[in-house]
Order: sequence, then C-alpha cells, then structure tokens
Amino acid sequence: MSDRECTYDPLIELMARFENVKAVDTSVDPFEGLSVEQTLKKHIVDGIKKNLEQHLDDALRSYEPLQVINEILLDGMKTVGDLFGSGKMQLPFVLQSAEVMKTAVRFLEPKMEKVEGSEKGSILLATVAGDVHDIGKNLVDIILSNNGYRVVNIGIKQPVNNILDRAREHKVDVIGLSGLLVKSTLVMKDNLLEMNERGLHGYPVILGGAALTRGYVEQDLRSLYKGNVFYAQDAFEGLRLMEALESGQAPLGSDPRTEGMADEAEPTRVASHRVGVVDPALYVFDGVVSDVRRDVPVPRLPFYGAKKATKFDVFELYKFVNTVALWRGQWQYRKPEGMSNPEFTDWLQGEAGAVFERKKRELARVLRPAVKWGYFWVQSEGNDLIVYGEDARSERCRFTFPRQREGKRLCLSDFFRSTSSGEMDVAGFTIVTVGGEVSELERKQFADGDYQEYLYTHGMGVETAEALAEYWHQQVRHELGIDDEEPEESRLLFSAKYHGARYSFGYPACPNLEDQAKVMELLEPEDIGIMLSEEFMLEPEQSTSAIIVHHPEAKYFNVR
Ligand code: B1M
Repeated sequence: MSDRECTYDPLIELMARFENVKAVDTSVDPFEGLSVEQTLKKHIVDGIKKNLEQHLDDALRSYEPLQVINEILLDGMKTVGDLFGSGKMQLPFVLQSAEVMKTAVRFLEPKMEKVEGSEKGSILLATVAGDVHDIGKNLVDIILSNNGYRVVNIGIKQPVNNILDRAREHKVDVIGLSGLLVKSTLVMKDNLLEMNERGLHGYPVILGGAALTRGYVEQDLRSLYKGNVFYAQDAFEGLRLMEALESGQAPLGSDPRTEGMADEAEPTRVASHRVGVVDPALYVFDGVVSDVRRDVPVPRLPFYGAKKATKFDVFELYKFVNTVALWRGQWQYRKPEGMSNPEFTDWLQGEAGAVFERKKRELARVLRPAVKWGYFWVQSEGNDLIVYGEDARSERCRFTFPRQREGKRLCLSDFFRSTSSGEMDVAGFTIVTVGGEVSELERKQFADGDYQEYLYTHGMGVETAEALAEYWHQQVRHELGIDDEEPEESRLLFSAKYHGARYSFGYPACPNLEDQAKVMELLEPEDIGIMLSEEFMLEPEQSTSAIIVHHPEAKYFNVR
C-alpha cells in the first residue's frame, strides 16, 4: 500500500475541468429557426440551461406561466420519458433534463398568481422506519416533481405515524414508500396493516426498493391491504403509476383525505412471504454439515486484534472501482438500441469514462478512506462460529449462521476448524468507509437541484467504498499468505476469482444485520468515525463490513 496522501494541484484541477471541453462553433445557435414552443422543448429534451430565462420570457409574451409549464415544458418531459423508455436516452441525461425543468419552474413560479391545485397530482415519499437509503426515493422525487406532480419528500427512517400525519397535513393523493433492507419489506407490511386499522386505506400506496418483489407486493401485500397497493420497479414505473392513478385508469381509492373509513371485513392474511426474510428453521442445527474440507492449512495469525489504516492514495483505490457496477448499475447507462456490444463498450468508455475521470479528481478531496481490520482466533461449533480472546481460550463472541436446507448444506461456520478438532482457526474482519463528506455533498447537490451531479457523486461514493473493501481484502489475503490465486486482471477481482472470500453481514450467507454489533465490538471502528445506528446501519452511509474466510472452497452462496 502506498502511504502517499492525495495531493491537490489547482493547475491540474483547472486543466482537468476543461479536458473534455471541445471547441464549439458559438456562431451556430441551436435554437435558430425554432418556434417559442419548440425552443423550450429543446431546452428540456437536450438539457440546455443556457439562455433558458430569455426564452421563457419570450414564451411569457403569448402564454401564462402555468400554461408554459403544463403545455410546453411538461410535454418536453414527456418526450424525455418516452426516449428513456425506448432506450434512447440515458438516466444521467434524464436528470439533466429534470434540472432544466426545475430551473424553469423556479423562474416561473414567482410569476404565477396561484400555484396550488395546479399540479397533476400529489404524493408523499418516505423511506420507511429503520432504513437509511435515500437515493432510490430521491430519484422518484426528481422524476415525479419534474413531471408535474407535487412531491412531499419527508426523508429516511420515517415511522408510520409521521408518514400518515404528514400525508394528511399536506393533503396528498398517494403515499409512496421506499426501502432497501429486507426488514423494510416487513415494515411496509406493518404500515399497511396500520393504515387498515386506522381506516386510512383510502390512500393508494406505491412501494419500491431492492428487497421487494413484484409478487410480494401485488399478491401478498395486495391481499392484505384494504386499499390499493402497487409495486414500482423504478422511478419511471412510479411515474406511470401516478399517471394511471390520477387519470383514473388505476383505482385511486375513495377519498384518501378522510378518516374513519374502516370497514368491518377482516384483513386477508398474507398467503406467504416471498421476500428473503430468513427462515428461523435455517438456523436449526441438525448435525448434518457440508462436505467442505476440514483439513486445509490454517494461516498464521498476522496479529491478534484490530488495526487501522487512514492514509490512502485515493487514485490507487479508484483502480479497484468496478466500472461495470458504477457505469451500468449506479449511473444506469444502458446499451442504446441497435448498438453492438463492442460498440457499446467503446461508447461507454467515452461517455461514462469521461465522467469517471472528472469525478475522480473532483472527489479526491471529499472521499476520506479509512479502514479498521483485524484477525481473531475462531472455531466452529455446529452453525456457530466462536471468536476467542487473544489467549485462544476465552469466548469473546459467537456468530450463528444459517445453513442451506438442501444441496451442499453449506454454512459459513463449516469453513473453519471445529471445537472438536482441538485446533484453532483464524478469521479476518474488515470495516471500511469513505467518510461522511461525500454524503453531505450528495445532499447538497440534491437540494440544489444538481440532479445529474447528485447521481454521479452518489455512485462514486458507493463504488469507492466497495473498491476500498476489495482493495483491503487483497491486503488481508497478502497478510494471511493466501495470495496464491491473485488474478492478473482487476476485472476478475469483481467476480471473486481469488483464494477465500469476503462475506458482508446482511448478505445471504450471513444475513443477520444485528451481527454488525459484534463486528463493531471486535474492530472498534469508532476511531475511524464509524458508528452503528439503532437499526444496525453503519454511519457514515458509505461504509461496509465483512468477515474474511481463508478457506479455498469459500465462495458466495445463498441460503434458502
Ligand atoms: Co448494501 N445492501 N450494504 N451497500 N447494497 C443492499 C441494500 C442489499 C439489499 C444487498 C443484498 O443483500 N442483496 C443488503 C440489504 C439486505 C438486508 O436488509 N439484509 C445490503 C447490505 C446488507 C449492506 C451492508 C449491511 C453490508 C455490510 O457492510 N455488512 C452495508 C450497510 C451500509 C450501512 O449500514 N451504511 C452495505 C453497504 C453498501 C455499500 C456502501 C457498499 C453500497 C452503498 C449503499 C448505499 O447506497 N448507502 C451498497 C450497495 C451499492 C448495495 C446494492 C448492491 C445496491 C443499492 C443501490 O445503490 N441501488 C444493494 C442491493 C441491490 O439493490 N440490488 C445493497 C441503486 C438505487 C438507485 O436503487 O435505491 O433500489 P434503489 O432505487 C431504485 C428502485 O428500487 C426504485 O427506483 C429506484 C430508481 O430506479 N425505487 C422506487 C426505490 N424506492 C422506490 C419508491 C417508489 C418507486 C420506486 O415509489 C414510492
């Protein structure tokens, strides 16, 4: 590892800013020959802010401000939605269009006599109690609010009482709930039951987030909620649902704003739970274990306990960023229609690659990488992994992992020497963060309406945190002396083509998020600024923890 701290050179920074700026023939006016309506639509569709106010003023000579919004600008946003839907426009450019829309609306709003009631409909958005994930809900906010809907975005970790109070206070038509955690799917169910109970099922509810499935929402939850509940896979499905709801194509329910509508019917019981909440039966130890080898060599303990590392060359870390996850996952670049795969790879390198280079420099001073890691004596006992003190005798803590019910019957503890072997084994633990400043910057960009930069910054924060975890995992392999299968290409790191494996708590092989508390106790990462929230979430947000298993057969597996 290099201990060179990143340095900032204003000249390099300045040159970098203009690196991708091409000489443009400014004599060509992109709006030449266009009508007022076409001009404004072009601003929206092409995401051009320059001269926007002047063109809006032109339009105000023939239109009322509200007409400009509803008849011209929203028409532009519709085209944007259609282009995105048909794969002809990428998400970052959709967000750029939304930025222009927001700028235009901010300019027009003070000129309007009455804004209230002019919206196409309204929705309250919240991330449910216990869940800190913001970006998904915020993307929905951007898309809906810039398509004419009034959005009341009340933030993360929202208890049901607050959601319902605020929904009534702001007189919204629809409630939209988001959440990425498996637990959030249960919280959403409880929220719906609470709404039944209070007779507030007049609100149609839209649910979205990674751990949900369409089946769970549209079958299980729908059979339980007395009102209407819908699943939105992404922000645009949220938009389609709002359009259908507000136009009456999908049932809006009775009057969502009136209380006391509870009917006498018993709520239907949930037929089954199809999302990945771990079945307690998977934790029962029936004596059957997998046949992974129990005699692989145990690495020498590099040191007992935890250490920290805070000096990083962030540009070294960037080399470990999984660009597929960043460009295609976080930034959501899609293959344009008719483009071959090799063409797409080149195109992506040009488009997303240029943004990546710019953001690397821009965020070098914002990202604050820090790691806490350590090695501990361990032994397995059935499904448990016992972690011992430095004396290799006293029990310090114990993890209980689930076991596959069928197939190989794998359980994480099988990768370690058992108590009956009489030998001690070694496990590594890591916890890494890129700090809180990147999240602060994100929040500011979102609040300022810099949507495209918000998406780019968030993605960089997320994937640099992952990169740091990957980078440090490599360091751990070196320290454990299990670096005999290091891949030559960094791309192969992302498919875990190396000796051993890194399992993050909360993922399928070790799904219990509460185990984060034990990792905290082992690594004490408070000195690098990492804390655990009541909901077992790591703060700062862009942080991740893992157990590192040296066993050569250790690979990712699912437990069902
Ligand atoms: Co982690 N993570 N993560 N993670 N992570 C998840 C959420 C997880 C589901 C992965 C999994 O198990 N398959 C899992 C949670 C499972 C659980 O509950 N047990 C998980 C875990 C376990 C963890 C850690 C606990 C792991 C650990 O360290 N031990 C840890 C916790 C971090 C913390 O506490 N601070 C952790 C860390 C991380 C990173 C830092 C590495 C990174 C960033 C996390 C972050 O953003 N804060 C990360 C990532 C990247 C993911 C996944 C892979 C991707 C999340 C994401 O950025 N999506 C995620 C798995 C997954 O989603 N497939 C996972 C992009 C984002 C734009 O999508 O928010 O889903 P999303 O919103 C979409 C749609 O869902 C929809 O529209 C949006 C836009 O298209 N949508 C709606 C959302 N809400 C909607 C509402 C609507 C309509 C549509 O209407 C109301």
